[in-house]
Formats: sequence, C-alpha cells, structure tokens
Amino acid sequence: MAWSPDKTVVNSWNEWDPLKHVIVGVADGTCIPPAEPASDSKIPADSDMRGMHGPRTQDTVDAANEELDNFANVMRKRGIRVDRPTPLDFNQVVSTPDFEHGTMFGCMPPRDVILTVGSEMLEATMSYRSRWFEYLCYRPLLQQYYDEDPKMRHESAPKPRLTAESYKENYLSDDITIEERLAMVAKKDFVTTEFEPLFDAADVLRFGKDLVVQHGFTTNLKGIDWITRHFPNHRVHAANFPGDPYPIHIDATFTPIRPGLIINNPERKLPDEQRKMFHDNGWEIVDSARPAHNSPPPLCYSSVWLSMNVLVLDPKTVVVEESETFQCEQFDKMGMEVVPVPFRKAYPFGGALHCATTDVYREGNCEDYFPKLTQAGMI
Ligand code: DAV
Repeated sequence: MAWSPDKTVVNSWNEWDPLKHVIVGVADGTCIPPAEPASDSKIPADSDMRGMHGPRTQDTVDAANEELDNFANVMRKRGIRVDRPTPLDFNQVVSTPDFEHGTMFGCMPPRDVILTVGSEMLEATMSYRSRWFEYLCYRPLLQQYYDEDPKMRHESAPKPRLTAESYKENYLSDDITIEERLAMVAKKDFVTTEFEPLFDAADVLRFGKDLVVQHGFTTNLKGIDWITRHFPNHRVHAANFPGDPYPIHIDATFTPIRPGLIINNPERKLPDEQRKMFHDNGWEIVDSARPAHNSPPPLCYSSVWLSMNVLVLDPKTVVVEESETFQCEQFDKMGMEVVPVPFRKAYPFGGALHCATTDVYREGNCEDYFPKLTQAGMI
C-alpha cells in the first residue's frame, strides 16, 4: 500500500531509504545547563561553553528557529511530512529522588533521544541529568502516532538513576594533554561507569538487520547490551573511533550514504579490525571531505565535523549545510543531488541536520546488507 501524508505509519529501518515523514526539532527556550558529572569531560577546557549556563538569548533562538523552519519547509516542498516537538520550560530544575540539576537542555536534536527501528520508536535512557526528561517534548507526537498507527510500538528504555555511581569520579582533569586524552579514549576509558545501561539514540546507526552503536562518553557497554537484548532479531555491533577525543554520538564520525557506501571522519577512522564486517560484505568506507570551517560557531557543543552530519533523503539526495562546500563537492562527485540549507546558527542548539531530525517513515523494509556476517558483537 502506498504511503500517504494523511495516514501515519511508523517505519524506518536504515539511514538512506526514501524519507517521507520526519520530526524536526525546535530551538525555543534552549538552555545551557550547568556543569554535571557527565558534561565536563566532554567540553574542551578552552571552549567558550565552560562556566556558562542559563537560557540562550532570544536573538540566537530566533535565528536558529529560522534555519530549522526553513529546513522543515525545504523538506515539505519535497513532499515530506514534517512534525515538530513541544518544548517545555527548560529553565527549570530537573529533580528525581536521586538527583537535582539546575536546568534542562532543549529539544532541537530529536535524534539524540528517539530511536526509530521499524515500527518502533524508542526513548533512549540518555546519559546527562539535564536531559533526563527531554523525552516529554516528543510524547505528544509519539502518543499521536501510537493512536493513529495500530502497528506502532512506543517503547521507553529503563530510566537510569544517574547517581554518582554512574560516573567516574575525577575522570579527567583539564591539564591532561590531548595525547593523554586520546590514549584514554583508545583504551575505552570513558566518563561513564558500567553501573546501569546508558545510551543516547544518536550513538546508533541503522543498517537494516544490523545496528552499529558507538561505545563512548554517552553510551556504555551495558547500554549496548540492553539494545542487543531489546532487538533480538537484529545483529548489534559495538564500534569505536579512537581518534575522537570527545566520543559523543556517532553521527559526525561515520555516515552511511546508501547501501555499500559510508563516509568516515578521517580523524576518527574505524580501526582496521572493525572494518572487516563492511569489507567482507562489499561496503566501501571513504574519508569524508574536510570541514569548511576552522572552528564551530560560538557556544556550540559540537566540533567542526558537523560538516558530515548530513540528512540523506534517499540514496541519491542529501541535505548538506550550505557553507560546507567541500562536503557538498564530495557528494556531487558521488553523483548525489545536494540540497544546501543554512544551518550554522542552529548548530549551537544541538548539532546539524542529522541531529535535528528523527525518522518516522522511510520507504523500504528490513534488509540484510551484510549477508556474509555470521556473528554480531564487536565489529
Ligand atoms: O564531532 O562534535 C557531534 C555529534 C552530534 N550529535 C562532534 C560530534
């Protein structure tokens, strides 16, 4: 049966099949939360984010919303249904029986929170105290999809306690060198402990029957184990990118473009031994183009590699930030139609085009793109 925009169907198995229905975040009320155990190790010591907290200024919110609205409209003009979350008052204390934290964050990056696998939309545990209640912004939409699509599965991963037991004490001091930091990351020594399952949805990439999950600052091994048990019909693979000093989310590091083709951040290469699964099954992993900028915009959590945080609309079409000329050029040479949109003013609110979206419906079914693979696990 053909998909139509008036009928809600939740279905998305990968990162590239033709996109028909998507959620795009909003910037309203976004706060910079105060420091917490999970965040300090992820913000470089020389970042302008250090010591900052509180609501972002209205002029920056308006500028980000203008770019988010334009992005949504570009997709609507292409026939894609776009829904938006409902922001909360983020400038309020987050309080559970286990902890209290100064403010919430925002709801610009739905990709971090909601993982769509087939007909299921799963609320991730998250790993920051400030983001504990962020799923509430998506509840109106998820409840609507649940009511409208009898096959939709609305799931929520166990909410973590996020007490001191979930974080290593004094994990990093600011005076360690970048080499020391890289050595720790290469040893998979991350800020979170293995006390309880933790994962952000943006650490997961969907390849049909296979899910590739980054083990890093925002997802621990227990989180990957939880995902593995939760999706018994999938093969779940843990991946690491040792060159990344701040391994938070996989989507500025490893970006599948279409079956058989992935761009990989040249500073965060997938180690040789983890490439086997791709090479054995005819996948090509190419270095992504360099970012066009030397630094992220002011008060931005992410690195310049948001250049490769693109949204694939179908295997021949990709939305790219318009000033990322090298990335646009690389896709152009690959024979893709490049849809440029301005987005740098939205970056500080939670990332780029992949971060700012989450799939509701892509055409296609659950395929096996790695037929020679016999076993899941560490790739
Ligand atoms: O390179 O800063 C950003 C990922 C956002 N979801 C980076 C990772």
